[in-house]
Amino acid sequence: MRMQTIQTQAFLDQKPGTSGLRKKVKVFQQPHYLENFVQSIFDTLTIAADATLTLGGDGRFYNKTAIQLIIKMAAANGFVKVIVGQGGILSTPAASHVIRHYQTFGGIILSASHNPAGPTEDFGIKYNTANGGPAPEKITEAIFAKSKTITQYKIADFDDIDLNVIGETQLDGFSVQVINAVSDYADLMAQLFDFSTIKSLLQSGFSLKFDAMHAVTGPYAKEILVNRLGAPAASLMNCEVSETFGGGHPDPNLTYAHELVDVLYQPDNKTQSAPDFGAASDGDGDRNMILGKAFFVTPSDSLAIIAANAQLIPAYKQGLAGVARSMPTSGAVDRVAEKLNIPCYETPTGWKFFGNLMDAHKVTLCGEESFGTGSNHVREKDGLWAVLCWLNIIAIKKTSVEALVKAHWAEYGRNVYSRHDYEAIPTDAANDVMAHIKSQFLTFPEQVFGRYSVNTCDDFSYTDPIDGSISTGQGVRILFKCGSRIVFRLSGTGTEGATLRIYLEAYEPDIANHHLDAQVALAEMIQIALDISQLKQCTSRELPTVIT
Ligand code: VG1
Ligand code: CO
Repeated sequence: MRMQTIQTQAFLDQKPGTSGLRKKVKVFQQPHYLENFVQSIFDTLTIAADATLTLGGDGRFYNKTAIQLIIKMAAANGFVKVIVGQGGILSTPAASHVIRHYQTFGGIILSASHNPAGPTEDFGIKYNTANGGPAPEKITEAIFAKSKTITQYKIADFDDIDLNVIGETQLDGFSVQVINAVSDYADLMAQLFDFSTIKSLLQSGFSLKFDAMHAVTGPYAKEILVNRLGAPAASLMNCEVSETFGGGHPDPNLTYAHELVDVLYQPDNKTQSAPDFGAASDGDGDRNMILGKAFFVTPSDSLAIIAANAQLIPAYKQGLAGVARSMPTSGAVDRVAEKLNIPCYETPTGWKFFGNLMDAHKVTLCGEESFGTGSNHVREKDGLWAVLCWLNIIAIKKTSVEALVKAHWAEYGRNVYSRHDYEAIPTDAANDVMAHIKSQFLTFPEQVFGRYSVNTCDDFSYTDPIDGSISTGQGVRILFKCGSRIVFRLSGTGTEGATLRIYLEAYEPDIANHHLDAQVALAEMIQIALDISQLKQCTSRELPTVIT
């Protein structure tokens, strides 16, 4: 096999964000851009002599080109084998499972997740370690440092590998194994959940609709929901994968998954004809949205409800070691943890912060307000896993989504929650907003805004309880005396300008108010957030881009 060393010049913008490096496809298409980043990953690692790399992506535009290139670079950088999903495709949770199941050295996942795909849209790449989870900050920072000084990269010279056929190709002491990752992942799900009880539920007239948003989970949903659990094929929508994700925005929320939302929210007189259960997943299959008949489950509540009912699921029948949530995620799961008498950890945003806690057996379940829930079965959040959690719980409790949520609120109180996103605003304006809020830190405590009086405020920082690493600047919090809070944070996954997120949470113990729409219940707090941030003045934006 002929190896080449190619001279290159560093790009200075290859800083990984919340979940890897995400840029416009056109940025990745610049000569040497992807090669530089991949070489920086490899140069950061101490690659073992017999190392195997897991490789796959969400199937978006540029996936195929990138996969072939990374295979050739892996060969030149000392890997003895690459395991690839068929067609070069792996959902993010499936990739995490492949790394763990085949005990590979690590993995490269190609995805820009919930961002749109296509020649003028987004692409992304991230490295996951041997535990199956996203590389921790100390590794992503080292990769970034390498990328700023890189002068050459190594690549082997051979023809592109046919990734459509399952099997192994040998090349001079290096091999590429194409696997059926869908069946591996489905087998894992069958071990965790009570498939026969879920099957009975689906045969008893309970109807569901799953929307893959033209993205990676289509084949996984077909195999699990239809082939193994017996749901009718018509239960699936948008399950044909396309390189542009059907031109859509594969983010499972009330705004972007409107096709599914329309099915679940029938006009008043037809509500009963809507499916009993609706779910959607994102571009790379790690997010989920759960709906009932004309009913939306807030992701933070979903995490709390799964935690409260986990013992109904075979994999968790022995109970949970602990739970974890990202800081902006509501405290609903904290209340469950308290009742179960198990620890609850609060981490910065991004799945990479859960890995150490799971590896140390401190937590079994974790989740984020951004439609991400998961457990220690892999080291990524997992969209279809969350869907199966809900189906398993409902199959045993024989109740509706809405009734399950309302019973949970009645027992624990309701953490009313909403997130307002202002997408693609000028970076300077976003920085001004954050600076303006922080400039008031000294005067906020004890200030009274309407019904709310401020207790404390800070910029969230986290010390990892396992390895002691410290992450600062993880979001500005204004904590009120009544337990309500407002959090402001800049997104680390966008590729255009800045995205400012405002997270709003208020605890409502009174069942008489549980029916209120979150926007109504939080109206006063929303106004306070706008007043203290001067967001409208700084950005000239009247309304959020997305409300969840
Ligand atoms: C967002 C979410 C965060 C999530 C991340 C990756 O990050 O808020 O909770 O972990 O996306 O999800 P940010 O920095 O834009 O707020 V995924 O499904 O894009 O891999
Ligand atoms: Co995702």
